[in-house]
Amino acid sequence: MVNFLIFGPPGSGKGTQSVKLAEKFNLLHLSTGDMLRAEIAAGTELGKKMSSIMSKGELVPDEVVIEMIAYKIDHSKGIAGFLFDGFPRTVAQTIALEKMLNDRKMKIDNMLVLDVDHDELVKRLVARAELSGRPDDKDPAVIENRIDVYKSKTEPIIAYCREKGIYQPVKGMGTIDDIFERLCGFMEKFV
Ligand code: B4P
Repeated sequence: MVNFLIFGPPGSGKGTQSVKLAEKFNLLHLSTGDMLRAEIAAGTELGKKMSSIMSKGELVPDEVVIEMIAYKIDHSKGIAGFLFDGFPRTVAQTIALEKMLNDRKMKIDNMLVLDVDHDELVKRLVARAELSGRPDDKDPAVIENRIDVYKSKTEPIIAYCREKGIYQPVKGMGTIDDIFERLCGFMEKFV
């Protein structure tokens, strides 16, 4: 099994690229954002509780997403590995993921970090709001808060992973296909 993190600020293209990468490398794409939105769409108790947190652009509690990911890891078969998208988002989530994988004789093999200019992030999310109707894309103040939350709570993971030798910066500007080719170039070294 080979396991990757795809990492970057909101709007950096994590979800977009993950779908293509998972298909190419036979990885299971695990997006905590998608899992949480599915809970909201299904009207579950958890979804109702998480919805107001997400619409403000804040992070949901660590234990909620850790539990979701642990369940998926233990109920997946026939894949070459996992592609974690939007998880981990805090150092505590990173430590929990490492433990989950280590306990199952796996590890994080590499972390691919998409680097995108601030103005481009905002432009992409505003454009997506038109199509997705996502409440967290609609309000520019919420978009700015998501970027601030990324800088304060999520970005410290980079230093943590770099220490462990699992950090690969990737230019995230340009066309979706160009960025995909760049990511494939780095992932092919591991699969
Ligand atoms: P996510 O679903 O992870 O949302 P995101 O950061 O906006 O990224 P996403 O992957 O969807 O978008 P992408 O950049 O691909 O999280 C949503 C919320 O859920 C969080 O704010 C938080 O509240 C909660 N949450 C999720 N995981 C959590 C966790 N682990 N812990 C705590 N809370 C958690 O794409 C953006 C747009 O750009 C798209 O429209 C795309 O088409 C476009 N785009 C992509 N690449 C492009 C390119 N190269 N050129 C032009 N447009 C491009």
